[in-house]
Amino acid sequence: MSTVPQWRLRAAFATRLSEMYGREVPAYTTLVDVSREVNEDVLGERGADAERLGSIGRVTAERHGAIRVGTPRELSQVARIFAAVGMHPVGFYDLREAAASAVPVVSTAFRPVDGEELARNPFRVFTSLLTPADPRFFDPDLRSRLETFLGARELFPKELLELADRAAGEGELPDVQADRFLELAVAAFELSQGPVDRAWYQELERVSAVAADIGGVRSTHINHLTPRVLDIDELYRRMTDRGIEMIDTVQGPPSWKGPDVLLRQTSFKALAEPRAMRAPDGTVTSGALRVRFGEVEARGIALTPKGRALYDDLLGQVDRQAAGQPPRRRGDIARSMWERHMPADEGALAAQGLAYFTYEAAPGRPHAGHVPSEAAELVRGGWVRARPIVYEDFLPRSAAGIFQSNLSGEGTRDSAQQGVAYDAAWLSGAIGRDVLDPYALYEEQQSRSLARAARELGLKGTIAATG
Ligand code: OOG
Ligand code: NI
Repeated sequence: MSTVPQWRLRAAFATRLSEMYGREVPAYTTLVDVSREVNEDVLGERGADAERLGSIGRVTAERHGAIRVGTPRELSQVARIFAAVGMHPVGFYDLREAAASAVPVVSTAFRPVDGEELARNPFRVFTSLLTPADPRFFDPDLRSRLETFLGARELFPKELLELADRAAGEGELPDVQADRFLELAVAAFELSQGPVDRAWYQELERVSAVAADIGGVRSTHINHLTPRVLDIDELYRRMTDRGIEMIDTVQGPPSWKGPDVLLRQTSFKALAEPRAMRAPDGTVTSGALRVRFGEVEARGIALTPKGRALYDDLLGQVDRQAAGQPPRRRGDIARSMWERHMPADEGALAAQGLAYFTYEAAPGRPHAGHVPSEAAELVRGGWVRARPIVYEDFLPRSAAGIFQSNLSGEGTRDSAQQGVAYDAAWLSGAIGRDVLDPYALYEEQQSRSLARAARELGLKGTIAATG
């Protein structure tokens, strides 16, 4: 009897979800096809350089999904399913604050954390938890009915959770159980055909379309699945040429000639999907809901806290300059801002301590002379080689932008009320496992590589990264 290790379960889970979502949302398949074409073209033009932030094999298979759940209990069950395939909660995102319209959720991303695991298959799922206790969105009566509704539903069958715990505990599953696990896990994220209680859904929708999508139905579903592309501007053009209506902009850093950092994302608008609706008198009719969309992303280099502060600051300046201008202008404003303030090459990003890299002894390194002890100087002198660490996480503002650009209404928010404060520690408690700090993970990867490089060079001390 053979067994399936966690990373293979993860890869198969991503593939099967992708097949399922492609059947449900055919425009997603178009997005995947166009992404593949763009990636092949970029690889043809730029050669090995195109693979600097990930092998073409990894990039082609790479997806992130997004799901939304209603209660800490549901979130902790999701965490068990993801743990089975080697995905752990990383990062805390408060979209209540990042969005202008009503997005009453806090989120984390489940993903592999180890470099080797990421290289094998980097599947990640952005996972949002509804916040019914936040009085800015829900009054006490609605909160209580919402919590009762959520408390009465079961998103995941017991058999699935038991198989998940076994996979997490043993690090693998026998073939037959692996197949069953995957079947149940994928089914749990399919769009339900069951009728939606129209009055309840609409009541929540008046508060927030996201609240209705989460708490207005008895099951959960994949909200979108996002392929990774090597040239997102080219993808945007090709999708538009095919007549697919994209949102106004690409979220995140602008397109420019310097290094790609963090994450750039864009999407096509949510499509109307047929859903059965139950009227208050019990009759079921066919209706339509517009909640699921297609998104695509390009990933860049992970920034240090200092680099991220620069990024956030520049974005704020772009906002101020772009206010009152047509949306098209924003890209140019951002580009000139970047040209003035962002280092124009990887070497400068590293030397200023703005981004994370891994370091290794260079093959043709000099043999004589004084060997410096600082990473940037070692690179400059040809002793070590630096490779950028790719950003594996998300951006709250872009996430809010993606949520928002696809909501039909603004929803409502009572800003006179005091919001409930949540943070990573609270979310860890809700999930029942630690929400990891993304910076700590990048930092650790970088310092491990520096220690290895120091050994390779025969240095007595350590190599200092620039901070
Ligand atoms: C999640 C939106 C965030 C991203 O890529 O930033 C997201 C959602 O719509 O549930 O997926
Ligand atoms: Ni997304």
